[in-house]
Amino acid sequence: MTTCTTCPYCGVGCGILADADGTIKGDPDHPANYGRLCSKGAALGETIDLDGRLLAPRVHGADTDWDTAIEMVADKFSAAIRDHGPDSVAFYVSGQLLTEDYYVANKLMKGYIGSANIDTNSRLCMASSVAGHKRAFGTDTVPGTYEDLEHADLIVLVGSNLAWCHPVLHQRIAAAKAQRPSLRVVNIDPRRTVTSDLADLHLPIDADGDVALFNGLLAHLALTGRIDDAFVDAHVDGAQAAIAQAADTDLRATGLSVDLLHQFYAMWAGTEKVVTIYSQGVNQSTSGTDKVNAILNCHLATGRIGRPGMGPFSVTGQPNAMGGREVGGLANMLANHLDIENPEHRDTVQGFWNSPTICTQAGLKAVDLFDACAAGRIKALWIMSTNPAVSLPDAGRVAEAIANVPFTVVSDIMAHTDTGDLADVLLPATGWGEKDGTVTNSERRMSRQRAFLPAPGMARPDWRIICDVAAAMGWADGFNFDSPAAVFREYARLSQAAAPHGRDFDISGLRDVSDADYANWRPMQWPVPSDGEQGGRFFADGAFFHPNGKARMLPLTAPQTSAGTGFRLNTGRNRDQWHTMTRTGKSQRLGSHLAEPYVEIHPDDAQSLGLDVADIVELRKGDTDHTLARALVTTHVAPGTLFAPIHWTRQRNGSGPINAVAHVGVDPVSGQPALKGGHVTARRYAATWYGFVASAVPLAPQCAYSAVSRTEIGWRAELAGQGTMPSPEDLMQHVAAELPGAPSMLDDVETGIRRMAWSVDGRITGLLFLAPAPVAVSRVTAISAIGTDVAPLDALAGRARATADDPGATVCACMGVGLNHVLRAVQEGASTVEAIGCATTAGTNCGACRPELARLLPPPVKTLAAE
Ligand SMILES: Nc1nc2c(c(=O)[nH]1)N[C@H]1C(S)=C(S)[C@@H](COP(=O)(O)OP(=O)(O)OC[C@H]3O[C@@H](n4cnc5c(=O)[nH]c(N)nc54)[C@H](O)[C@@H]3O)O[C@H]1N2
Ligand SMILES: Nc1nc2c(c(=O)[nH]1)N[C@H]1C(S)=C(S)[C@@H](COP(=O)(O)OP(=O)(O)OC[C@H]3O[C@@H](n4cnc5c(=O)[nH]c(N)nc54)[C@H](O)[C@@H]3O)O[C@H]1N2
Ligand code: SF4
Ligand SMILES: [Mo]
Repeated sequence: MTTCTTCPYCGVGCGILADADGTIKGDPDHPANYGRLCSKGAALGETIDLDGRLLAPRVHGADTDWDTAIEMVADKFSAAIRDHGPDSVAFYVSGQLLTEDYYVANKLMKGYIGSANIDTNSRLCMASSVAGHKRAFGTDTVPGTYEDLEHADLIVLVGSNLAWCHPVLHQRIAAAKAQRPSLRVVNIDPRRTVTSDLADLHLPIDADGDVALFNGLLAHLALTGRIDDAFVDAHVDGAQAAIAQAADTDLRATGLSVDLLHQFYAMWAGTEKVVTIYSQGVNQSTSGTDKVNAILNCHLATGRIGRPGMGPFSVTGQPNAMGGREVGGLANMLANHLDIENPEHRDTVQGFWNSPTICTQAGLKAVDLFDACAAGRIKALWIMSTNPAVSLPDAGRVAEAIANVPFTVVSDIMAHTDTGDLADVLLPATGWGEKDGTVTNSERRMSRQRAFLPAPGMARPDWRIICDVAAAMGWADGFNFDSPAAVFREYARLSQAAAPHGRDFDISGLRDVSDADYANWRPMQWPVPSDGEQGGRFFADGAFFHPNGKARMLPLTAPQTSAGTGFRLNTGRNRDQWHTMTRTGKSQRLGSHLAEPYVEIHPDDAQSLGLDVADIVELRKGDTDHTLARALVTTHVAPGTLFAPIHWTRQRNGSGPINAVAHVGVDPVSGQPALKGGHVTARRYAATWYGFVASAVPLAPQCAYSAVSRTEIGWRAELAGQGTMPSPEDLMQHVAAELPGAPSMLDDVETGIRRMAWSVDGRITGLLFLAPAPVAVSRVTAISAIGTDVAPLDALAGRARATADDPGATVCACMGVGLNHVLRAVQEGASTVEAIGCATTAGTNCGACRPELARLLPPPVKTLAAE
């Protein structure tokens, strides 16, 4: 049987058709993706096994039953509230919860416990966009729809690596551009990314030069007579002051040449249908909210908002980042886009809930919340569906802060995460494919996630766990829901009760949604009012949500260029991994693209640090915080800056997560940490030995440097350390692998490489290579020997056997095509990405690797203005 559901990864919110055997297809009828999927979505079937799952509640490491666990959580929270007040407890939740989970968590904390100490990882993600929207529009409204991408004549991508992070939107733009070459794309990013390859113009802006850039654009629009006076007079406050302030901006802060600035400004000014998409290069900054408003200013000044093919577009990161904002998951919001500070709004919500209390002021935002944990002010903490010991800045301190809370609960699907390992109580949640509920994507479209697998072990859905705890705390009446549909109905009714406040968010038309309608739900965009039109765009009519019905432009000052010694550390995402890898890390296909933590570094800097190709870099902050990553020497980053991916955790890299060295400030308006702007020192890590292991059993290395990932048949790990080269036996202990049988050994006196092979019943179960220099053996050959009957000494030769065909590093994860096969196709005459696809099938599924394929074509397909 095929189930119609929604992808659990990014905010594009693609529709999926899933079978219980793990077959995954794109839903051709879903308006987000019309059948497309990216590599992560396509590999979902490889992530639904039960390996490593948390299958029973655990108290201090021992399995227990639900009643015991729930009672303990309720008692500890109740005791803390009784002894220390409601603000002594906190929830830290996630944009990966479903709307129904999120709604009850928020209701419990704000309406029953009576504190607003519930914040979410959206604070690290969308908070600056939320704050910018509220300052400009009066509400947190995303005006546009995905169709605008197809209608636009100019798409500007600011601080967004869309090709890797919202791949299906990237594909939609690429398809629109192929059909209509006049559609132009501009990419604004200090780093050159695969997204830049689609762009007609890449602006390698200086870090945090964005306010200056868009202030300059606003001034240019005013100078060249592009302001839409009629729209501004009728619907916008503050234009004059904003324009005057913009004219004062020193454009040198952008770091861009006058010529590039001029090209961009002329393009923007001269194109009416312009969509500006922005993401974490905007939000995660100490000037994040100002960056958002600098962009919104330009759209408001020209009236280019809410009409087909135009508008600002904040793309959401997580599958339900938008839903979390709707239910009031942030510490400074109430449900349904209502405001905590507004007594009438509070009365409406408390009256509707008929709840004993309601919080009266904003609670602690994420960074402050964990500071409060460190300071001993939080006595009980419940973390759901997020991994803050990895994902928050200053991750070492955050782990200590969590450990410092007298009672910590973690709800997760996995038995071991960096955060879960610090918990007193672990609660097993059902995961994607096992749970039911709704999510809202970047264009406000609400879709259903549906179960197509049974709940494993004792796992329960998050909404159910929260309601059980609420009931055990004495509030059964407010939480006696029997299904996610029942939760959703209440939520939609709250929306009706809130309607008199005239906010944008209105789903009152769904207040009586029946169980059957909920089960048969088709994706729909809000608003869904009781009467009137459903979905569509906001603001074309100039109706905004400040009390006078107008929007606001803000006068903005470009920030001082950030001070700090050493390198500026930029961080972000890889194409084939999701955050802390608890799910994507299970997939063989996904594990082979960029299988190590790396740090992009400019060749000049590499040279001055004395770095060789394949050397390891030590990044350091202060005396104690450090991490190691493989050097990736590239001109894609500017001198003086580094870029590192966020995905490696303490479970997979012995030296710990990148956020150990990310000590960053927060945006003063939104409280969002500036995760793109840390400062670190870097030096060559003088490894004295290197290792590589391929194995049929899981590996959990504890060496100074290690990088573990999945392979088709097992696991692989890169290793390095200092001091004398460990004995193979010691090393196998380090990597916590127990390989049966006596190993065969091969020592190469000349190179100093030591090789060992384990086999059982004639089949290779493990291969180990140790050397005083980076190990030069074909990883692919070694990995593919595992589980085969290749003779141990052949396997140890580490060379492709004459008959074997080494595909090289994976380029196309969907079709499993390696670099060597692509290069051979090119050698044999393939001169376009399509031709590579015909010859090898690479790039023919999701298309996310197409920019990388294009780079392999000689001569370079395109030279961009910026280079
Ligand atoms: N493959 C994959 N996709 C994902 C995720 C994932 O983990 N993996 N996570 C999802 C989530 S939750 C999110 S929030 C999104 C994030 O999606 P994106 O925001 O697109 O991704 P990032 O890689 O975090 O950062 C985007 C770019 O910002 C640039 N940048 C850094 N500083 C500046 C600056 O000062 N100005 C400008 N203009 N740009 C700057 C960086 O160089 C980087 O290329 O991705 C979502 N999609
Ligand atoms: N340096 C740096 N740091 C960053 C960022 C950056 O760009 N740079 N980006 C930030 C951003 S935008 C984000 S969104 C965060 C993301 O960071 P996190 O939210 O910490 O990362 P995830 O790995 O997505 O964590 C989700 C957790 O929930 C578990 N889980 C999965 N499904 C379920 C479920 O149904 N129920 C429950 N209870 N648990 C479940 C997973 O196993 C996993 O442990 O990282 C932030 N940190
Ligand atoms: S673009 Fe990829 S990760 Fe994002 S929702 Fe679609 S399939 Fe999932
Ligand atoms: Mo995010």
